Amino acid sequence: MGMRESASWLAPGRVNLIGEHTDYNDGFVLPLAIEFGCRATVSPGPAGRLRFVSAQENDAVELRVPALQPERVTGWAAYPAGVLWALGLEDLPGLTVTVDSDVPLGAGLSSSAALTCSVAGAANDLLELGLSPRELVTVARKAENGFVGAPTGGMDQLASMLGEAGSVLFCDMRSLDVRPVPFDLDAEGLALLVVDSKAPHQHADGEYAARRRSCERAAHVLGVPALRDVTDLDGALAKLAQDSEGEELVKRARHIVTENARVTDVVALLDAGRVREIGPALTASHASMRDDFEITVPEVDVLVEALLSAGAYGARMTGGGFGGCVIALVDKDTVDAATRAAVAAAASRGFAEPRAFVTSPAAGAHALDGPDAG
Ligand code: GAF
Repeated sequence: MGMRESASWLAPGRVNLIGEHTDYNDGFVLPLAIEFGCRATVSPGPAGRLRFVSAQENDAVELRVPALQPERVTGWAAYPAGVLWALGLEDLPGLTVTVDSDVPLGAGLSSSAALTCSVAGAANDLLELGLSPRELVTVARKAENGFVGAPTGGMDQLASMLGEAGSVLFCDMRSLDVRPVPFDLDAEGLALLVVDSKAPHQHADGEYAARRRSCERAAHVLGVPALRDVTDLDGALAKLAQDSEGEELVKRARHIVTENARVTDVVALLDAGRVREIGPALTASHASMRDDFEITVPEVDVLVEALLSAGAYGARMTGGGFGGCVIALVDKDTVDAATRAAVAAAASRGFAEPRAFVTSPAAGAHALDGPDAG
């Protein structure tokens, strides 16, 4: 194994345009990398020791290489530690990992994928492992699933690693095929407004795992490998209704099957250059998350209503749910009015003051220490 003096990578967070909770159902997603990201530097450290330092945390975390075991490390350092574990090296040298992220935490913008992907890229370069970007996606996902213990799908790592400036990434989460779909809102006089509800995430981990279990059970009852494979929705829902958990399974499955269809509808509209027309699908996605998948909270529902009332073409919560951000497709010249409407609506309900920003597809993860480092 070769070793350089240090290696640095930048990996972005993501916004998901549409396709929520479909990733672990072998379905479709349409995320974009955003301009907020995590910078990671990995360098050689004292033999047998791993040291994790974050610009956002007061204390460094240190451990010995043999202690690099799933669930032995907790808190933020579990993510970078998980990446080193997921590399599966028998002779891991002592390393220091330093990270600095501006991805808002707990906002559903994948600060964790930005962290794992940046560390994976930097470690791959430092140790000269020669892993491809797709292999780094697998490493980052394994860190989260196998080390941190978060049963997430693979969308966030794909978006962070393979995102492209100017495009959303149409991902088939079964084959892991990805296709960039041009998404130049500026040219259309449009903007993608992101509004962080600042709602505290409550029970998000347990609820995420519960949704995943329901989907698996629904697929089992239907005798299909995954809900992606449902072709006759009405027939499937009638069958699920007979189950002892019928009411819940019907709702969960209906969200997944209709959400997959919405993703492919949105891709077809974008391919045809009919960008404004994706609005209703975004709003329908929100209604489905609210009523069928039951992952929204009043703080985000209020924002969606306010943004639609302010003239947005469509609006929806983005990410895993139970708080986090709402996105809205708006005319560029209405961004300020839409933001004011969202802030006023939150205030009228006594909710935290939301924070809004406009985003557009940014580049995916990349090295910072090459000749073109920026
Ligand atoms: C979280 C998960 F990490 C993703 O895998 C995905 O399931 C998403 O929630 C919901 O679409 O971000």
